[in-house]
Order: sequence, then C-alpha cells, then structure tokens
Amino acid sequence: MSSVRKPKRPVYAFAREMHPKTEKADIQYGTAGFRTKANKLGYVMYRMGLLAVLRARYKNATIGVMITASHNPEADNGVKLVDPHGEMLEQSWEAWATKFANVGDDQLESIIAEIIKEYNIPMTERVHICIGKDTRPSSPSLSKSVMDGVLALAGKPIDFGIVSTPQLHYFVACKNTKHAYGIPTEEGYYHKLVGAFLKLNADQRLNSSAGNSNYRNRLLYDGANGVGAKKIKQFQERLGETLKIELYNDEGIGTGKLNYLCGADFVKSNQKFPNGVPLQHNVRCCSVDGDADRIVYYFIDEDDKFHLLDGDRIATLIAAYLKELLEETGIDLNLGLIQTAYANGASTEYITQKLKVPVACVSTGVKHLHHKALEYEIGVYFEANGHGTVVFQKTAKDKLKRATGDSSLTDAQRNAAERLLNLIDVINETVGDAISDMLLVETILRAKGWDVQDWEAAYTDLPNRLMKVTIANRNVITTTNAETICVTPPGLQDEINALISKFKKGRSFVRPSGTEDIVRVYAEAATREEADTLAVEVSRKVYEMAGGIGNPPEVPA
Ligand code: G16
Repeated sequence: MSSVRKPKRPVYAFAREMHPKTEKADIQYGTAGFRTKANKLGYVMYRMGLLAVLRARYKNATIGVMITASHNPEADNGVKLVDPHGEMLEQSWEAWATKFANVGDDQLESIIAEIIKEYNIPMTERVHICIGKDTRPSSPSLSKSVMDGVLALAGKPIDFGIVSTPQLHYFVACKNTKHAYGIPTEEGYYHKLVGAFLKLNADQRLNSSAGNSNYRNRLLYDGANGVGAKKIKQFQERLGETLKIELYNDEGIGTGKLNYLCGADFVKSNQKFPNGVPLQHNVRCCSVDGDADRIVYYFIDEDDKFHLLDGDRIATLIAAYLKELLEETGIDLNLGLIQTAYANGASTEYITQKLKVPVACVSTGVKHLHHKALEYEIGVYFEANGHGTVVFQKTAKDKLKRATGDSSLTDAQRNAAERLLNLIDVINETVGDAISDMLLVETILRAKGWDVQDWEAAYTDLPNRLMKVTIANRNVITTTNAETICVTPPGLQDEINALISKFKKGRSFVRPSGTEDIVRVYAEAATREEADTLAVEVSRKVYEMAGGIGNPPEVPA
C-alpha cells in the first residue's frame, strides 16, 4: 500500500499571526533601504528576514541585515540588506524588497514561491544572516522581527547586537571571504583598523610633538549620541597617545538626543557647530552620524567663523595623497573619483584641473557611487555629506604587493608601495565608515604635517545651501542626468533654470529624498547671500509647483 505523504506546512505560514501587515500605504526600498516611523516597521522587518534568507540561499553566501535609520530622528527606524562582499543590496533585488514589504499577508506565500521559481533558489542550504542594530530604542524589538523572519525560512541568524552600520558590512565581507578580509568580530575590526593606523603613524609620532609640523594629535569628536559614541571608546583605549580623541555627545540610549542638534548631518546641513562640543578656536573637530557611516570635519576660527571640511574635502585630501604615493611607487594604476551633484563646484574644478584625477558624477546613494568606483583600479568615492570610502581592485593590490618585493625598485618606491598597502588596511572598503575615514584623514594630515587650516587652503568652496521642502507626495518630483535635471512636474526645471541664470556661478537642483519624506534643494552661487536667495527661490518654486504643504520655505536663519 503506497503511503501518501502529507504536504509539509509552509514554514512561513505563521506570518499572518506573528507579524501582520499593519500599514495600508506602500513603502519603498529607498536610498538606503526602508525608512519611516519605527512603529510602522514590524512586518517589514519580518519580511526582510525572509528575503535575506532567500538572497543568501541564492548567492550561497552570508547576507547582512542592518536595522538603522542613520541620520534620521530617533523615532524613525529602517532596514537594509547587505550583499556578500559587504556592499549594498543589488539594485535588481530592491524591487523584490519593495514587493515583499507591500504585498498583503495572504500573498506572502505566493511571492516567496515566485522568487524561488524565478531564481531557482535551492531551499535546502542552511545559511547565515548577520544582524546588527543601532542604538534606537525601537531597534531591539525590530531586530527580533527580523530574526523571526530568518528562522521562519530556516536560516541561522547571527546577532551582532549594537554595531555601527559599517561594522556590520565588514562582518559580512569577512564571513564571505573566509576571514581573508578580517576576523568577523568587533575585536577583529578594531584590531585590523587600529593595527594599520599605528603602523602607518609609528614613524611619525615624534614629528608632531617635536613642533616641526602643524599637525596636532588632538581631535574633538561628536558621537551624535549614537553608536559612534559607544564604539569610539574602543579606539580611544587602543590609540592612546598617537591620537587623543575627546568624545562629546554620548548620551544614553532612549534619551531622544540621537542626532539632535549634533552629528554629521546636522553640521553639514546647517553649516553650524553642533551642540555639546566645546567651542575652542582653531581646534580640529569631527562629527559622525547616528550609525557612524558618515563623517565631516570642521573648526571655528579666532573670529568665531565656522569652517566646514565635508565629504568633498575628505575626498580631495585622500585622492591627492593616493596620487602622490602612486607617483612615488612609479606604478601606473588608474585612479578615479566619484561624486554626486551635491559636490561643491569648486571641489570638482580642483580635482579635475589641479589634481588631474578623472571625476564621475552619479545619483545620490552609496550604492551608485560604490558601483561606479569599481570601474577604476583605485576608486575614491564620497558624497558631500561625508559618506564615502576607497575601493581597490585586486589587480591594484597585487601590483602593490609585488612592488614591495621587487629588487629592481628603489627603497623609496618599495616604501611607498608598502605604505599604500597599509592604508588599504585602515580603510573599510565595504562602505563609508566614519571611524575608518577619520583614521585615514588623521594619517594623511600627520604625514603632510597639516592641521585643518592647511587642509582647507587647497581650494575655496563656493557658498552653498541645502534646504528641505515638504510636499504632499514627493514622488511627483522625478529627475534625470544624475539627479541634476528635474523631469516632473513639467515646467519646474525651466523655472529653476531661469532662477539660476540670475546668479553668478549659480547652480541648483532638486530631488526627492530617499530617506526622509521631503524634497531636497541644493543651491550654490558666488556669495553666501546669493546662494541662500537662490536656495529659497528654488524651494518656493518646488512648493508652488509640486504641492507644498505647511509653511512656505523661508530664508535660513
Ligand atoms: C543615506 C545614504 C546616503 C545618502 C543619504 C541621504 O545615508 O546611505 O548615500 O546620501 O542617505 O539620502 P537622501 O538624500 O536620499 O535622503 P545615511 O547616512 O542616512 O544612511
């Protein structure tokens, strides 16, 4: 008698009961995953747990899930998937993520079946999913929802607890390279970055204290009351006298202070000193954002004037230094720099005219920059907001390694190659990493004997202004040409062009944010007043023509 096997109950069938869909409105996988009010995200997290397992099985690799809303206010949260090399989720899967988040509970099973069929996903492998979260009070329960999703499809969650976004990206890369990229633990991360930094700076420790250099090994650090404040303590202990970091803005979890009047986004957007950091003239300061993937530098001069050294400055500092070292090695590697439309016009001119490094401009979002940077043997990418890193192709690393042992080269050439290899170890190549970028900037400043004033002297920024406009539906704004041209609503770009033409060195563009429910407006012009006026006039046009809500935009204080 043949026994009829009872079909197995799909393991994900309990989604309805545990994590029912609570929101009617659709949500989109945006610039850096899903982001909205934390209390709207439970079911989205569960579904991203499911999707992470499917992606991991498809790629036969470990996948990451990071729970964070980065620079957003504390009440928001978000989630993004991290691909096998530690990079952002491949764009073709973003559409699946959006589908997964928006289908009704009764369609969840069929969409899982659909993706399995489409990619022929083997459902037998036991895959690992690395999960990290920022310090938001909502993160622990959202992390539990992700884990439920992972377990529902028989994946194995690995909970890294509270970590910075770039740490999570690093762990994923380490796991998938079988530890060749580093050890996938917090300790492994600190060991790699600090080890390389101390090696790079060992020979120059005396320089700065002997007074023959402008570099001072003291840095005021704004932790944005987030994970960057927690993790920098691990560096303080390990760096000792080589770099004396003074930590500010380290309020406790759940105090509502995360990113509030401080952090990289506040400093960059408002071009203002953050709260909580002591005002000391001509002292180098830096701010990271809520999940420590962005950094900006700044100082106040003796006339109390604020000076910002943002992502463009960091990019030019790094690109110039890498170029110098490459020239010393005599090795021909192609070096390129990637920016977005937010890059200050003066920085682009400096890079192309003075540094003679090719520049590419892409849409906002690290995923776009990272992708483009991979077209170069050494790709430096930075958004003006301080988000960026450097990626090195294997061919570049191999050439440098070979050069260190090449007896036909001079000592100077071999040393420069050795230094470049050590620099690679201080860099988190997987994604923008505020602390790794800070170590890189400090290394370069020390090597050049510079402080911020010397760094700033390279070129003069065009005055610029960032504004936010609230409209009923930000999706009515669509753009093209790396977000520099507004396609809809019809006629808005013509109005913007007419406004720009009134200002010397005027440039402006608008785009819907992918992380906040607003439209961003950027303007630059020859003077501060002109940049502010252009920004406000363009913002008002957006408000008028694209369905503005609330008060009309006003000249920033
Ligand atoms: C994220 C992205 C960045 C982007 C920023 C703002 O940063 O990773 O690439 O520049 O959002 O994006 P938007 O202008 O679309 O809101 P973070 O630091 O918030 O994760």
